[in-house]
Amino acid sequence: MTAFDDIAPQLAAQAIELPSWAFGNSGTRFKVFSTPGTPRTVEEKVADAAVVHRLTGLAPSVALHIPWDRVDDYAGLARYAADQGVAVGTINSNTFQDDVYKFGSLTHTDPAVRRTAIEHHLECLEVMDATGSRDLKIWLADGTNYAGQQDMRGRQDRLAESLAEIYAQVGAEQRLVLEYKFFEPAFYHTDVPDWGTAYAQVAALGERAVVCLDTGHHAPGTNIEFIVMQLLRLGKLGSFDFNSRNYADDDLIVGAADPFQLFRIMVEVVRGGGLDPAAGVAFMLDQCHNVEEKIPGQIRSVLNVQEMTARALLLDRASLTAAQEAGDVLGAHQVLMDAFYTDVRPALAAWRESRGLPADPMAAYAASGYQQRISAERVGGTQASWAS
Ligand code: AOS
Ligand code: ZN
Ligand code: ZN
Repeated sequence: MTAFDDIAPQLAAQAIELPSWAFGNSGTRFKVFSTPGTPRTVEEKVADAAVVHRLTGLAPSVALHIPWDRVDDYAGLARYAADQGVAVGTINSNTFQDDVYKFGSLTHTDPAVRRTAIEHHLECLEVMDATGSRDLKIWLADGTNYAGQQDMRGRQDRLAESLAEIYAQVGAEQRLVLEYKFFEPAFYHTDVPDWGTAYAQVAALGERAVVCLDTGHHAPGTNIEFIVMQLLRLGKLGSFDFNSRNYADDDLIVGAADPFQLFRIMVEVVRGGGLDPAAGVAFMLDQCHNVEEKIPGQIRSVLNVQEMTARALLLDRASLTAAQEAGDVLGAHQVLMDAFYTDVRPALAAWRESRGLPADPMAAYAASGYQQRISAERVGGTQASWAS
């Protein structure tokens, strides 16, 4: 048996959730470039996500965003997804694009606004009941721009109360997942800026409340793998929003800006048991494809995660532990780097073929004619928000 055969079962179980908004047009505040073939409906986004899964075997579910993906019949949408070979995954709430939320949502001083925001989350839970989704993911744009603008303590208290009201309606098989982000759109303070705040809030709620770690939501230089380790250790790592950042919340293809960081994160995931389905960690992408083609962008992304997972799984743990315990600084580092520098691509290509998948999913997509077909068929694609 090769080392690769040893890790194949874990790779076969890997599932990465795609965000519906990655298939829509997105952009910056300067310009939104449209892409031929952009989906016009939620169903077309799901169909595109299913193509990624068919070519990679890696992406069996797609996350929706309410209201961007609002439909009349969610159970029907779930059936449509199943027909395409994927499932509806996480439901993302949205309390950041309506005028009423100018000064906050779940933290707002006005009870009427808080009520509107809470009701929106209850609507999301109803969607989840209809689609069979497990996770309600909450990212809040709440915060302030100027010192003194608001009472930060009061906002934190109101957040706790609002979340408790939502959590009370979360079903026995469902989870509330709270995402943190250190700034943007608020630039002085954000109400859930870091993992510590997210942890404190979800810990107060209960067992089925967990944290979402978006890799783009940290200050430059942050040791993200440390946070991964800590949240796994505490049993509170609910999900990842994977993407790459160079400057702020850039939402670029995961593993593109800093492949080594993605490797280090996956090493801690493996170390902490996060790949075990029982750990319940949802591996999602939260990306926008502003200038590159969207479906190949998603294919590239899931392959990047798979490659770094394979390298992390190949890490020689016994040698690493021996070097660590012997105080062998450079020896331990070398063991880690040996795994990082292992080129797993040929082994993965052969393994894919052995499972009836294309050896090169990027090339298979290019040759499939799907892009030409949707470009011809779909005119006037929808614009996803870039608030991701
Ligand atoms: C915002 O920056 C976040 O990354 C969120 O995950 C957001 O809810 C999602 O991208 C949809 O907008
Ligand atoms: Zn995110
Ligand atoms: Zn983001």
